[in-house]
Amino acid sequence: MRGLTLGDAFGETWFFRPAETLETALVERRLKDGPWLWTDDTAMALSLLRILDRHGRVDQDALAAEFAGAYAADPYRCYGASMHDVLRAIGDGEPWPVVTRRQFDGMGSWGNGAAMRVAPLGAWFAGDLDTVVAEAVRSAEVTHAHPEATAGAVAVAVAAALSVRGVPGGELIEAVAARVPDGEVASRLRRATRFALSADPRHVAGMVGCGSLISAADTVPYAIWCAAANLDDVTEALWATALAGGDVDTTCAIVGGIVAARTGLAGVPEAWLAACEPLPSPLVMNPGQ
Ligand code: F2R
Ligand code: MG
Repeated sequence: MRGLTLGDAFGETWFFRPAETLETALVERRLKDGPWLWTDDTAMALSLLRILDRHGRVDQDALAAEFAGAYAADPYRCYGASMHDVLRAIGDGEPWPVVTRRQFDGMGSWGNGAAMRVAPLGAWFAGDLDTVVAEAVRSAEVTHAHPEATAGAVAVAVAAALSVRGVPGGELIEAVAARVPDGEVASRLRRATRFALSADPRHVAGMVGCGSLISAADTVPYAIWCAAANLDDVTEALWATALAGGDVDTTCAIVGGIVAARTGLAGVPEAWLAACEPLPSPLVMNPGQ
C-alpha cells in the first residue's frame, strides 16, 4: 500500500510542469519540493484495503459503499471523469451494478481506475493465484463494467502476487499474461514481452502506450514491463516509469505497488518519504472508528 502511494504521489508531481522542461527534469532527476499529494489511486486502494481487512474478501456492496463514502468525504483527489457520477450515484443509494453498466452508453468504463488500486489485493492473496484473479475481478466490477478494465485489474493483482513470490523479472510479464483473459490488455502484455528489460522505457511506451488514453489497455502493460525491469528497487522503478510521461501518477502507483510488494520501502531516500503526503493512521480502521 505504501509503495502504491509513494508512486502515486511521486508521479503526480510530473504534471503541471512546462513541457519543455519536463523531460530534462526527469533525465536529470530533479525532484519537486514536497508535499507530494496522493490522488484517487491511493484513496481507492485504501478503501479496498479496508474492505479486505474487515471482510477478508471483496464484499462488493461494502466496497461500493466504502468508495462512495471516501469520495463524499474528499472528492478533490483527481478522480477519473466518470467516477464523479458513479460514486455520487452510489452514494445516493443507486445499486452499483446499474450505475456502472450505464457508463459510456452502456459499455461501462475501460479506464485504468480498477487497475491503479489493486496491487495491495494481489499481495494480500499472494499465496493463491486463483483467488487473486477472482477477487481482483470482484474489486473491479464495483466501478468498471467493461471487461478490459477488469483484465487490467487482474494483470496488476497477479503481478503484485508474483512479485511477493519472488518470480524473476524476466518471467513476470509472460506469467501475468497467462492469467489475463484474451483482449487488448493481454495482447499488449504479449507485445511488451518482446522488449528486453534493459530497453528504454520510452521505446516500450511507443509500442504499448503509457496511459495517455487513461484506459487499462494503454496503461497496464507498460506499467508491468517497468515493474518487471526494476523488481528489486522501487526508486529506480519509479524514475524509469515516469520517463515516458503519460498517466504518470497511475503508472507509478501501479509500479510502486507491484515492486514494493516485494521490497517494501527499504532503500527509498528519506527525502522521498518525508515529501510524500502521509497515509491515515492506522491504515485500516474498523467500522465506527
Ligand atoms: N486523470 C485523472 N483524473 C482526471 C482529473 C480531472 C480533474 N483535474 C479533476 O480533478 O477531477 N486521473 C485519474 O483517472 C484515472 C482513472 O480513471 P477511471 O477511474 O478509470 O475513470 P473513468 O472516467 O471511468 O475512465 C478514465 C477515462 O477513460 C476513458 N474511457 C473509459 N471508458 C471508456 C469507454 N467505454 N469509452 C470511451 N472512453 C472511455 C475516458 O476518457 C475516461 O475519462 C487515473 O489516471 C486516475 O488517477
Ligand atoms: Mg490519480
